[in-house]
Amino acid sequence: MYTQSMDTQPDRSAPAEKGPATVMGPEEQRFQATVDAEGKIEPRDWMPEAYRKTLLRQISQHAHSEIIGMLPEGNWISRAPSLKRKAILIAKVQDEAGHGLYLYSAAETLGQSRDQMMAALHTGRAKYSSIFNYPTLTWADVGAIGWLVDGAAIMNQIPLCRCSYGPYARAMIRVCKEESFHQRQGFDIMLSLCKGTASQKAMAQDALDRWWWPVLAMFGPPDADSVHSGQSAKWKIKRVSNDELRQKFVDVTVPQAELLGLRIPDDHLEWNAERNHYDYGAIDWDDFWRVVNGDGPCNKERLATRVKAYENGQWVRDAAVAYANKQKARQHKEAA
Ligand code: BYC
Repeated sequence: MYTQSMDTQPDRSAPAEKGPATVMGPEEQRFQATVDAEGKIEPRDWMPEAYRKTLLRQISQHAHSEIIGMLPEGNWISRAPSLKRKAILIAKVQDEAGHGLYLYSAAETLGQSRDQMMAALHTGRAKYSSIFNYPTLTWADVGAIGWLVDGAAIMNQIPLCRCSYGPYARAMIRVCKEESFHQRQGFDIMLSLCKGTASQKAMAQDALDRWWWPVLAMFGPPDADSVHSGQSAKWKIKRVSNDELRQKFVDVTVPQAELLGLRIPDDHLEWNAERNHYDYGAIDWDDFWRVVNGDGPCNKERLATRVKAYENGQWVRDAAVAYANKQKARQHKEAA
């Protein structure tokens, strides 16, 4: 079982940036020197506009993923099989909301308001992780999400704790601690099912069969097709490439599936002693892009649920603003 202490090599970064070299001005040279020396860039520091935009894109997508990510598991709160499982699941889903809030706050330091980000999500302009557009058909899916999706999230997010942008890096430290607990609770559900009756074990296998390939795709396109990796590696936003993270995930997860007594649904999965890694079969990238571009099994449902929740919560935001205005007016009156 891995935790946040997982080893990540700082210099095994994504492919080098393609395209012509540009001449840096003195401000950019200072900025790049700070990044190269493993310093942190803070909101008031000078930064290239493209760095700000890249971070805003990634952090807001990440925040949206956390908030949308509450929905597939949230569906199971009322149907959890015991009081203990229900309490744990409620806490986990609340954690995801918290992650979204840390991340929206980090993104706001780059100059975009929460309302602008919400509008981008609700009108379908903003992306969120492909993985949350698949349905949760049985209780085992809640286990599979914790074990595999949160497991993949930790793999991707540990290197982000050392991202060059201070607010994002600091937010990720707390997020990773919580994700580690999420991964363990998912594995624990899978373990209980696998130690249970034949039909419970079959339910766990069915969930693994359905989640395995979407989880591998969740790490993003192959390095050769990853448009942002080169520049993000140079800026030390991205420390480990999509393919390297995917490989680490496969290597760590195969023994866990063996411990559960489950079969990973890949006929090409095989230990390669020469590479010291597992080889695995081809990912269906057409399916991935279909889902990313809005045509997955649950895209429309997820977005509609989010928009409805936002609209239903309008009175809470209105009440909070009215209360803040009332407090401000009272303070003015007292000061006068
Ligand atoms: N889904 O050049 P690339 C969670 C897009 S939350 C959708 O490799 P980059 C959890 C990518 O955005 C998990 N789109 O991009 C929550 C780009 O499109 P744009 C979320 C994807 O940014 C609740 C294009 O493909 N984690 O774990 O260098 C419960 C080209 O890709 C996906 C994060 O957000 C995808 N899977 O690398 C449980 C982590 N993959 O923007 C769990 C932070 C790629 O040009 N984000 N695309 O239109 C990252 O680390 C990076 O943004 C990515 C992509 C590795 C995801």
